Amino acid sequence: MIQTEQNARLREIRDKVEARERLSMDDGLFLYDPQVPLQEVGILANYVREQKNGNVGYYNINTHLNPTNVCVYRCRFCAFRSDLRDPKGYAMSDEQILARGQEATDNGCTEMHIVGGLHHQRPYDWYRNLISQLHENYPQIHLKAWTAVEINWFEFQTKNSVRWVLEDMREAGLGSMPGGGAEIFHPEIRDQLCEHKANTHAWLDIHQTAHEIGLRTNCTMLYGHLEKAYHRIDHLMRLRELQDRTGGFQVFIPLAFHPENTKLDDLKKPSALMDLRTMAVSRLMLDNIQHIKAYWIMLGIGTAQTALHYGADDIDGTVRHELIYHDAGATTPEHLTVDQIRQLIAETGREPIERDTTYHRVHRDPDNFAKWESGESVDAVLN
Ligand code: V47
Repeated sequence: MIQTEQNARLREIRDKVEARERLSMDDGLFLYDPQVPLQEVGILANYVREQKNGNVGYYNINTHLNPTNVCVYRCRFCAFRSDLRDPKGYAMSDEQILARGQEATDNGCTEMHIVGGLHHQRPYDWYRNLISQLHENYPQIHLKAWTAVEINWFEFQTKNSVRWVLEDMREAGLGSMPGGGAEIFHPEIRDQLCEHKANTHAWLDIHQTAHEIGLRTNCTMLYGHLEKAYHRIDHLMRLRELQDRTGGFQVFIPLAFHPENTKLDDLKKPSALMDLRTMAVSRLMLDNIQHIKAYWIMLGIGTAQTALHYGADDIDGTVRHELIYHDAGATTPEHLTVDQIRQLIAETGREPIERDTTYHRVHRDPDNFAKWESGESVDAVLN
């Protein structure tokens, strides 16, 4: 594309962004063109980010729980899964699970992020009891649990509807759902990555049903493997379309593929430039999703910090016991202290603010860090 043509097109997109007009598939593809300077895309995304979320960088204090890695599926991008008889295979006991709840409470965590494999020898009640035990013993901790892929498996196990499963899990203590399992919706790619697991229709339908019954959910996109820009924009537009109907997504998290120990280990991990462009294009395309998360575990700390100026307003949490990315070769630390996460946000010129899972401000007792309560919605201020 010649320079004048490129400048005219960028101006056109800038005008649309400033007028809060929605970007099209063609706009998205243009912004993904490597010839379009990344910093120009970043400036536009940063404008939207500051309009929506001011100068704040959100984080939370959280922990992960992956109760089993035994999984009936063999997704080509996954380094975490295991066969039952593989020495690596595990399923946690009730005592181990409850010990994690205690540890989370002692550390002042507001959230447990719970996802795992689909273990063919564990009935639905094992998954349900895990939620109810944690909730009964540690009621203040928000349980952000089960991707749509797990909910789809529970539907299969119980022969009940999606709505039944979600309501039953909510009764047990489920607070919201994480955004995993979305991968890439376009069947040209999804069928090559994970042909057997919940398809695009099922993933979207489960999130729609969750929103209809009042559960908030997150959404993701796994990029940097077999897909092209077209598949990424298609994915973002499908999320945007569902959000128009329900408004139930709180945050979008672009997830960079880590190839180590996967069936796609001949691929190279996406570059920081690709990470930042994806962050920025996501912010620009997803005009109806309030927050964009730069998941530091997956991006690395430097890129996550830079992403706070390329569309992201959230950096995820202090995290403990993360396995999915570390099994796939992530070299980031396994945990950040509260001081470290606040410092890395502050270094970018953003104001670090602690939020809970559903984006309310967290107020802590100054004399006892582990004592806290949720306050006002962080979104009420700017919108
Ligand atoms: O669904 C699996 C991805 C997801 C690999 O909702 C991989 O707040 C890269 O969804 N390389 C799980 N990605 C993680 C996830 C998530 C993370 C942080 C916050 C939230 C949230 C959700 O991780 C999977 C898959 O898309 N994944 N293996 C891999 N080798």
